Amino acid sequence: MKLIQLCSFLLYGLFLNAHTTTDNARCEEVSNTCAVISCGTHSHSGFPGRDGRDGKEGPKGEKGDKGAQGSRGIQGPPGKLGPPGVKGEKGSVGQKGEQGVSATSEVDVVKEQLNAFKKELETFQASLTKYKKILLFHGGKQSGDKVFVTNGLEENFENAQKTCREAGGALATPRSAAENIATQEILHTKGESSKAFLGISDLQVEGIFRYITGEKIIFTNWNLGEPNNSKDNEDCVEIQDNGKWNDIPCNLLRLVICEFQ
Ligand code: FUC
Ligand code: CA
Repeated sequence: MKLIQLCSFLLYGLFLNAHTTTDNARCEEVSNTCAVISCGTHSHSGFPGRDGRDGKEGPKGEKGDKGAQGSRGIQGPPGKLGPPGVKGEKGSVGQKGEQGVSATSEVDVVKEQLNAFKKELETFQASLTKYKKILLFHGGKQSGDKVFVTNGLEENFENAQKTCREAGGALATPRSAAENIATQEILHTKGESSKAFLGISDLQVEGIFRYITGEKIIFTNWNLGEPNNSKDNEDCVEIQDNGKWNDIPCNLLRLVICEFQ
């Protein structure tokens, strides 16, 4: 029998025996607590009646304590994509990449520079050709890459040498028959008896003629019997209108012919 049914039964018993029982207080206690005890005493009542009908269902009991945690269920399906995470810390610097291709390649730049340089060179060459023409028009003579020219003045050896050096050239020093002829041709423009100093002397070592640069002579065109060091005072060299050479005193005045190369 359920507890609620038992209580109902006991209350029913109390109602029937209230006037004969001497233990009412106890029965009141029972009605208050519905404890499982019997009311009254057997000495004042008959045989217990039959069980009454089941009472009505009582009110819903209080919510029980939370049960123990159940076992882990099976894994559910993947959830939806979460919101973006917090920005991470800045990473370390990566390796240097390969050099990219510039919009205008270096080759193109160099080509442009080369073309500009070519134009400048053409302009320069045209200018050079023009001044060479002017020089030759004024009596200059060309042999190979060397040009001989005179200022028309007569000076002693030392001053003639200085004049040519200061002009950016050197005293005429023919190193071949062709150059000797070119020098001779300049003399012809100044008259048949014209003579000029050459860049040759034996001032360093008597009897040994050398170029004024100190180099050994590789070409000579001495007149017959020269160099004779006449009067023991001829350390410089002149070229005569026939192209021949003669040693003479260095203090004599001769035409200044310079060479430029
Ligand atoms: C010859 C030359 C001398 C000088 C004299 C007049 O003796 O060798 O250098 O020119 O002639
Ligand atoms: Ca002589």
